[in-house]
Amino acid sequence: MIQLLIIKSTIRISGIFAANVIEYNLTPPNSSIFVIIPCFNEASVIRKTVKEVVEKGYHVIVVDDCSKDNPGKQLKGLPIYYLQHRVNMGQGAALQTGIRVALKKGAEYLVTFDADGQHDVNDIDGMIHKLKEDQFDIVLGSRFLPGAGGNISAGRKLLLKAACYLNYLFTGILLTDAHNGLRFMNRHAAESIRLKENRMAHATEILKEIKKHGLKFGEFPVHIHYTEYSKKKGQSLLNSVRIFFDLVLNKIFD
Ligand SMILES: Nc1nc2c(ncn2[C@@H]2O[C@H](COP(=O)(O)OP(=O)(O)OP(=O)(O)O)[C@@H](O)[C@H]2O)c(=O)[nH]1
Ligand SMILES: [Mg+2]
Repeated sequence: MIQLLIIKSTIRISGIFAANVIEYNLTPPNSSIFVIIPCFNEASVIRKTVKEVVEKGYHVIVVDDCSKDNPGKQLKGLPIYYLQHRVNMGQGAALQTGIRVALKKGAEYLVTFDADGQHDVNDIDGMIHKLKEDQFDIVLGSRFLPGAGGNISAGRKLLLKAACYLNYLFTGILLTDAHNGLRFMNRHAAESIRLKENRMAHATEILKEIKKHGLKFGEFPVHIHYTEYSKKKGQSLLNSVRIFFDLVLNKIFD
């Protein structure tokens, strides 16, 4: 495959920063589904993650959140959109950037998908089915519904359960899982959801937006693979406390 590197355009988000939009060798797949993959310092795993999604025939938008390890180098030759934040903004901001570009490119369905290799691309099929069958606007992945799989530790399970109740306090929506990066939504949901929480508190903010816009939502059991790599790199207890304070501050100044 001959690699084409085109700096297509520069987009402005909230007037504060810009992201470069680079298209690598883009032969658009025949799909209305765009998978948005936020990425921060995941160079060692990013190619494998992205390749698996590309092979399923979906459009892929990687949002490099100003990584220091040059993931773009690993992605050369893959038919994807590669966006670069010029400063590190956090996962929430990376998702908002990806959603904006996917909508501009005509996406009918949008998926959020972590870069660290924890998700199973085959779960997307089930989520499409669930969304269409139940006429949902958004389907949220859950590690705790019957049929879900993975090797989640008891400590993390406890933390996530506590986060579910905290989400309920902030949003009035009680889910079986919190902070699951795998979500499937239709265009209407993507156009409605506006993320102001740049960092990890965006997961709770999505629920607030679901409620605010009266979006029809459901959960779907998904598989999460915690590797040694992703456990080392993932969210710590300290970060959970940070997320909590982000939410409280947002509530006060909303
Ligand atoms: N930590 C972090 N991740 C980011 C950032 N920007 C984008 N990401 C991406 O967001 C995704 C989720 O990040 P993780 O730190 O694994 O968070 P998580 O999956 O909710 O937490 P774990 O269950 O502990 O893995 C990954 O694909 C990251 O590469 C950022 O500024 N910080
Ligand atoms: Mg992770």
